[in-house]
Amino acid sequence: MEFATYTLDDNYLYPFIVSSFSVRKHSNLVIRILQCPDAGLGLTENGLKNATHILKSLDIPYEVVNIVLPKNSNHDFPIWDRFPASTWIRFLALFDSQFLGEKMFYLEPDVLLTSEFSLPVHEAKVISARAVPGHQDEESRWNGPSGNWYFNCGVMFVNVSKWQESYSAAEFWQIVANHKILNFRIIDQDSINYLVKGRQESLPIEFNSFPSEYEENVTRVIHFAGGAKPWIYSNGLTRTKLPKQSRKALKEWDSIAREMMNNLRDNEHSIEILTKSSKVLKPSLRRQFTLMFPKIANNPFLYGVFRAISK
Ligand SMILES: [Mn+2]
Repeated sequence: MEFATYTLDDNYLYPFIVSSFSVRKHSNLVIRILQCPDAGLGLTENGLKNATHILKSLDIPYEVVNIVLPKNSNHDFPIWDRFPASTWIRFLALFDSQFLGEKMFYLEPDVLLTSEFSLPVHEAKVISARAVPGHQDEESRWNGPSGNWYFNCGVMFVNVSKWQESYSAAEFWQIVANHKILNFRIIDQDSINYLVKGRQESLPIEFNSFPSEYEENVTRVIHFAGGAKPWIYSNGLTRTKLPKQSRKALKEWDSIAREMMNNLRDNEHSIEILTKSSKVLKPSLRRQFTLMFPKIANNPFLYGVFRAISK
């Protein structure tokens, strides 16, 4: 049995369901939600009830796995910006012996599978992930190999046994604890990159493409990393400033989201849950305006015009 493994908090319910639906549509992977109740990370009791209710009503097979926080562990789970603390669960899982022998396929809830999919790395090395541009600073500061190796941790294939032979939890959490001294910008992703330092197998771009890199019939996994979240750019007008490929990628997400909602049509309770949680995720019109036009964000007249034509 192969799994698509997620960690999430209640705010990510809507994109998680859309992502799971796309996984179910294009693969045989079973959805797995990792929780760490010991550390207070993951979905709340109510969030978990909502998530499993909707997965059931969509006929999506799932598992919920609790990660046990190692005894005497004294982790704090630093957060930055709007990133949810629950993302630390994925790293706790890598050192958890219940996953030994597994090829863990980790997905963030902001990814979408767009076509038939099977795991691309059957003989996964310790870890396979996509090296991404824009991190030359870290690559040179941390004395890794030359060239581009800093990877994005939104899509990772990990051979858990090999991982645990290669790295220790103590080493990893020590790096996390030193995040300030090490001057990390993206605390979770920098921590794992600092540990692995370029020794991962490279995952082809089509298995983790950002929206601006989206290519029809080529891209298998779109990752709505950073600000270009389809649920943020929910208003057609706010999308007009995005590059053409990003707009196409966002449309892919819309079409899967619509298909998913159609599958729920006879289930008013699920729709209510999703509508409520998507309200949490949708920024106000003011915020959308600011995102789109930062230079004129404080002009009340132009905001008024924007608000009028956005309706
Ligand atoms: Mn992401």
